[in-house]
Amino acid sequence: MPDFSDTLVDRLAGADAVAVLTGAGISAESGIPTFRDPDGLWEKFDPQELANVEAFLDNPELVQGWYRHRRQLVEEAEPNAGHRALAELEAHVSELSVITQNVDDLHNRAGSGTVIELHGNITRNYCMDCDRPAEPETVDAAIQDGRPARCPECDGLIRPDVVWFGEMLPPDAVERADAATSRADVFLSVGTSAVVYPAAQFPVEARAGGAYVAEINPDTTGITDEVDESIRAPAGEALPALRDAVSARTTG
Ligand code: BJW
Ligand code: ZN
Repeated sequence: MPDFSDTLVDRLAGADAVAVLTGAGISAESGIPTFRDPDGLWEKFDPQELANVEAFLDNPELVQGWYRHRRQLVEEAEPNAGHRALAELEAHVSELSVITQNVDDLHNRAGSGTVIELHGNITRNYCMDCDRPAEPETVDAAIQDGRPARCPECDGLIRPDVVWFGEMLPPDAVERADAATSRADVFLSVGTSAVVYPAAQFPVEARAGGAYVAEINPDTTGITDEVDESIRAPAGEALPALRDAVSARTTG
């Protein structure tokens, strides 16, 4: 049984608004590798080599192929008990916003009502030159033929709809995440190393605004010293237990 405080359960049960920042760790139990853990995605590929626009322009086929591989992994994956528990927690609090760094679509597929995607969504692609959306099949066919995927309309390179280092986050997502953070009475940071900005600033800002902040992560993170409570357990165990505890408090 994961260890969390009565204070956290009380604060969640009484909250007007809850915000949850999620990272790759919440999808680890769906079989999707994290970025920075041993065996994470970047153990095999250098992040600076693949997740920035210069690298993409240097070797579009390599980067398109890596994202295609990851898109297929994500499409075959299923939301896990952690994603589902977060979606179910909505029934027990007035407002719950999921602010995710993940590009894997699993919160949407688990049924969460408000999902703010800070770093895009790997299931979508678009043309770098004309911005038109591109079908995944266009990418698949090109990679199979051993050539970079290009836009059928203007011949521009097709890229995944994700946010690379040095790129701006979608302004509407940042605005919504800011608003959800300022409203939150309780803020959970789940399955993120909390080292990538601006995402890592949201829990810290929430606490500065008076929210009770808890992290759920088997390991320490970049914000461990700045949270009220650390739950050292996998998300797939801690979130269902937390949902059950809040449900018991609110229904009976
Ligand atoms: C479990 C678990 C289980 C395992 N249960 N937990 C301020 C200060 C310093 C630098 C900057 C700054 N502001 C901006 C920057 C630069 C940069 C940045 O943050 N750099 C830092 C690395 C220092 N940020 C940016 O460039 C951002 N853009 C920006 O700020 O624009 C304005 C600007 C423009 C130009 C100049 C300056 C500013 C963009 C960031 C984009 C990040 N993109 C990526 C790739 C997305 C596409 C893709 O998927 O390929 O997003 S990087 C990668 O890291 C990915 C993730 O979303 C992100 C966060 O990683 P996450 O989710 O935390 O994963 P991990 O692997 O790190 O951690 C997993 C955790 O799970 C671990 O803690 C485990 O313990 C845990 N875990 N099993 C629970 N079962
Ligand atoms: Zn185009």
